[in-house]
Amino acid sequence: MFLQEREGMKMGFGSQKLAVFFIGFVAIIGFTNFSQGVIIDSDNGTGNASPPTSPSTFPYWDSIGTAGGGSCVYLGSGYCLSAYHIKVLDFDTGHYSKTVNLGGVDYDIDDNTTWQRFKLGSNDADLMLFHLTTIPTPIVPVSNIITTMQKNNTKVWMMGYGYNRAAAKSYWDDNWTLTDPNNYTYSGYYWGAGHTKRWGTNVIDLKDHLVDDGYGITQTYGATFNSGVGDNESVVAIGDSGGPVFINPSSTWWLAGINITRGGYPGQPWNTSVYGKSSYFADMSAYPITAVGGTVTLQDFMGDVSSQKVTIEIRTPGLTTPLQTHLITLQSTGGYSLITCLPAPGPYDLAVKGSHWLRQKANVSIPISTADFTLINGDCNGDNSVTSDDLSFILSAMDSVSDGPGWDSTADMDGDLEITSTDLSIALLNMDIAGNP
Ligand SMILES: [Ca+2]
Ligand SMILES: [Ca+2]
Ligand SMILES: [Ca+2]
Repeated sequence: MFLQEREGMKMGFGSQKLAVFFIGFVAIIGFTNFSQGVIIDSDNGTGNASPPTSPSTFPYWDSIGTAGGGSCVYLGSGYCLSAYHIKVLDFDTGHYSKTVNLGGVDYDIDDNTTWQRFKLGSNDADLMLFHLTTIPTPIVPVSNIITTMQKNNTKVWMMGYGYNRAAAKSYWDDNWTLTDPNNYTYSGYYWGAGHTKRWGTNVIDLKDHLVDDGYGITQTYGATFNSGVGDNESVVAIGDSGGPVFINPSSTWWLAGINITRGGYPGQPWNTSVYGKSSYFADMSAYPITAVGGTVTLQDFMGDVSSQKVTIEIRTPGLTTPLQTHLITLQSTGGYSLITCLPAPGPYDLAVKGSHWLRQKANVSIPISTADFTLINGDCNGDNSVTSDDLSFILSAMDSVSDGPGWDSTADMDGDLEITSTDLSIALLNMDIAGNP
């Protein structure tokens, strides 16, 4: 089956159902790799493959990447935003690599950091945040994200790596047989082959609209693909899932949504875009994102702090089971930043553990501006307490040097790349101290 098709519930507007199609990539045997994207109604459909320049220059073109079978957008601190079904469709089947491509460079996805699925009330959304193992330094993070619901008739720029459009328009009868342009029921376009980045425009004509696409119930905006309206009227196609939708009030680009699905008529061929049906994109005003940051001071350490990763758990206050786990590489100053989809404002515990440092916990209210930590050294074996086991560990590596025989970096308390009595005295000084649970 090339395209999985599900019935979606049109919720919040009575019980009317609409057919929705997934817009993740599917493998199409025999298709060659054109370089095209979002289906646009203008000209021969091949335009808009470079960033918009009006009403202001779009600065985030390289921030839109491919993720598995779809698209994603980079938000900063190593975090990307996409549709949840990109993960489900791709990673559970193992058909796609665990990388994203941003600005022509592949970046590995970090499986040690929680894949964050957004939630609204009791509804899991078809929307997720995930983390990369390295910061894609040249990529400009998308920093402006809407926090208020947009009005109908707001102009949007839809972007993603969806399929190309066939050059010519098609006309179908009631049974989806191609027919006379002067006597038809449906009209629109077949898709061409391949996928790359493209943008198109539309206007919101539906808001505050819950869509169930089979991978979550998501608050969305809808934008209908209309004939003859000009501009760069567009609709999403397979591959656009996870791609961003922007608005541009007052010459500033704001992320308003993430493409998740599209509507379809009963019997509509999967590889078509037909006038009168809509694109649906998650309403980011319903799904707040919070950046949390601060400094982690690694006590008694003179080594390269930027070589150190810390595990930061976000927990329900008083509990030790993490709601989310983030594996963060510290900046050389000890700075850290993470992005969470957890609802704010709300009380949480942050618990930070370094490789051979004890865990420290702080009660915080998200959103917060900073949360700083100072971690006690001496826990070589990672059991979150400094005991004689840690001393033995250091003694067994004593006098070794970096990458030499017997070397173990977790015995190098001070990070000077050799195991000496200094390392032993650091552990001795903190003997019998336990970290926060
Ligand atoms: Ca429209
Ligand atoms: Ca220990
Ligand atoms: Ca040392």
